[in-house]
Amino acid sequence: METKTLLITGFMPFGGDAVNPSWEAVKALPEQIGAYRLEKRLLPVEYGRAAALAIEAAEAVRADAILCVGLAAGRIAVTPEAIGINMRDARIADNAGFAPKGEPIDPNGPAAYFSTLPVRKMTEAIEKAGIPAAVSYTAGTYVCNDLLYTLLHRFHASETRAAFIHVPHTTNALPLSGLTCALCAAIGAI
Ligand code: PCA
Repeated sequence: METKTLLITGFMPFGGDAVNPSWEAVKALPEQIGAYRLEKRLLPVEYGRAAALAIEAAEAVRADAILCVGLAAGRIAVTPEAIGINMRDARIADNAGFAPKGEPIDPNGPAAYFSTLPVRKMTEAIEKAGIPAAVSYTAGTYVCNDLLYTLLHRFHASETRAAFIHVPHTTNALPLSGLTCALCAAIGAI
């Protein structure tokens, strides 16, 4: 089997939290899942810079696919994101103190891109692993959406596919091992 490279990212803590389960879950993944060798990167919660670092890493490792993971605090399921939109609207400042209000990410870019990894299939695989999952049609307007849109914009004419998964905070019912298991299942469906 030909080995492929998956760039997988998680985020630093933000909004006063001590940890971000997205990076904890990514960190706990094995180095290889199916045909994919994993390249893990931790990203800062900063508009623009998170995406720039992810693009740099994707190019450096010649990623065949990019899967970014972030925290969606209010959600109760693992939610692969179907769409990235050309919008920055911050409820709280990012970790560099930047809080754009209703600005485009790229004034010359299209309104939105669909994720290029199979989000429906990934969602079904997570559910099959026994973890609550749903396709999400909004990644919000904060740094996670900024990252997803910018990656899809950069790689839309290339072979490099990308998607984003929002994970909830860990609970007794859905501990960190469950989030890691959900990511494994999603990667198995790519
Ligand atoms: N979640 C935020 C940014 C970093 C993270 O983990 C978001 O949903 O935009």
